[in-house]
Amino acid sequence: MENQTEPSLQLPAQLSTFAPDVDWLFQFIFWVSVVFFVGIVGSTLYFLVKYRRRPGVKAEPTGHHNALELFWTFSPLVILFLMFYWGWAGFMQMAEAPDDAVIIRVRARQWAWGFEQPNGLTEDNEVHVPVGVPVRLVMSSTDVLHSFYVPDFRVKRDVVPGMFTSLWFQAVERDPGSVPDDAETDPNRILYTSQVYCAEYCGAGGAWGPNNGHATMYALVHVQREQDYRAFLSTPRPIGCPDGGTECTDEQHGEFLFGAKGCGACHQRQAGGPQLAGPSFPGLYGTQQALADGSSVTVDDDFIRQSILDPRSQVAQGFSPVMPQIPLTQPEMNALIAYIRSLGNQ
Ligand code: HEC
Ligand SMILES: [Cu+2]
Repeated sequence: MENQTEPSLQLPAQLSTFAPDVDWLFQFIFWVSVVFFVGIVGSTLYFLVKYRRRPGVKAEPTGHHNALELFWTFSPLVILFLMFYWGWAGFMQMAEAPDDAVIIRVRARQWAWGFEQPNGLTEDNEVHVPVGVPVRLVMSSTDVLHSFYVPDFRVKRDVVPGMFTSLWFQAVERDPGSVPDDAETDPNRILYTSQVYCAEYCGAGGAWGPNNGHATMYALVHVQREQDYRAFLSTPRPIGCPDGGTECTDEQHGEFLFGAKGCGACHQRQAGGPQLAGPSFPGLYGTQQALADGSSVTVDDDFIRQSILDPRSQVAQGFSPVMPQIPLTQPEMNALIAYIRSLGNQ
């Protein structure tokens, strides 16, 4: 079936090879439901009027019609079997990725998505994928249930703590031919970007805002030509800076990471701002932190490093041990420590 690459009134654009089949089944179930709804409600209303109580008309017992009863028992059964069969066939197709799929690791946590490309390159809340090539996501959660959902691709799967789940898709081109086949390779060229949602149905997170609950755990899928994607993988990523540039101090890189890694959902960085789920950082550095086990420890570089590497090892008094383990590279760790240290002087 052809992909409808623009959204319709009812459904998002069909941007994966699965989408037309999924939508076909959706439309089939939708229209069967419409026909039965109109048929059942319509005939109910008709009989309601036709056999209403009237003076002088006595109700007669209805008879029995075997053929009719067999018909309305078995014809819906056939339709149900069709729905089951098509649903099952689609499910099986989506369950097993082709052997040559590009494998990307996905780590979900409160409240962000971490991605790791086959060559170890990591991305936060965005992921680059090649077009026209099967991509398999191997997903795990550091804390609670999450659910990875890309409407444009018609794929959704729960991400469950303590186990791996997996899904795959093959993105299609949105405007075929918009980039000529012989166009020069460009690691930054993106054909289009689709939205990732966390479809976990849960209100946890409290305040509304980016990366502040499942509902705002957004990420982006950047779809690239395969050769551009390969080039992207082997191009060193510039370091992130708060102003969008690529050159800044460790502290500023740390400030960028604080947002990108989703630390801000639980840690206040504004002096005098409201208390969040974890300790507030302004003025924290250098003070004594009381721990849940009754001991206390000076907040220095080592304590911060330890708190991030293994959040459960030294739990601050008065707080729940909900901080997820967030994988960081050495330079990222150092930048975050420098940033938290700099907030200590506020
Ligand atoms: C889901 C909420 C959450 C997220 C996200 C989170 N933290 Fe935490 N963090 C906590 C809580 C709660 C504590 C206090 C309990 C404990 O020590 O484990 C804490 C403790 C800490 C501490 C120790 C502070 C002290 O005074 O004991 C540091 C340092 C820290 N977090 C850094 C970070 C950094 C850096 C990030 C982002 C990479 C981050 N956290 C993301 C919830 C979170
Ligand atoms: Cu979630």
